[in-house]
Amino acid sequence: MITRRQTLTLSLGAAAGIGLARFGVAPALAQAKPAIALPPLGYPNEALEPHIDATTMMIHHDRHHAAYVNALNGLVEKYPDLATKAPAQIMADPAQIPEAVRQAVRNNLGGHYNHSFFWELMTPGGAKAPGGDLRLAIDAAFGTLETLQDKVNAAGLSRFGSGWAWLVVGKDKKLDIMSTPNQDTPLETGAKPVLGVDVWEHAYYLKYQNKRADYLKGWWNVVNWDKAAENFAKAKG
Ligand code: MN3
Repeated sequence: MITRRQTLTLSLGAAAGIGLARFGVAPALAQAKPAIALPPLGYPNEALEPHIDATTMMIHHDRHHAAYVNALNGLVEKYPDLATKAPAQIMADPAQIPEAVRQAVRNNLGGHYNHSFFWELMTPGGAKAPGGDLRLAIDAAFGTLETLQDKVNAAGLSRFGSGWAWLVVGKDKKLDIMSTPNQDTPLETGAKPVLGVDVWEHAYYLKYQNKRADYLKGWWNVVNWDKAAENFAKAKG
């Protein structure tokens, strides 16, 4: 996707290149490489059907996530840390973001971080349940996997408007369930995400309309438990 600004840069670069070529200098075309790139989905749009439909995945990734990334690239000039610091590092301490761009960065970098996390947390044909250390920790904290799922679903259902439901390793290093509004991340509370589910209407409305509970129920079928186990190992530190 090429933004208007990049198109302008490209045409200026091309014009400069032509000018230089006339003098026998190799044209140095401007590389329109944005500072922040939209990560590709690791699977086709239709891979998560019937639980999440291909059109929803296409719009969600190619348009919603792309819009966050485009907005971020428009903010880099005003806040160059965007190009050099990891999103998680910035989102862990939003107070350090210059006030003039803070809300825009929270929205768009939060959106970029959350969605990048979310795409990897889903997979076609994954394990039906977690194993290893993560399973032991879930059983210890919640009793059963079903209890954990009920609690995450309840957190997602009770989120008024748009946001996310999460399983996290809290600052106290214990598993916990939380919900964040809009594109806020758990990071600013000192928590590290293990699992997260998008409960914005754009994540489910085409297939499930107003039935967020049915979407959440279906979502568990596409969870990538191997990735969740990896997130858990990292979060425990
Ligand atoms: Mn979303």
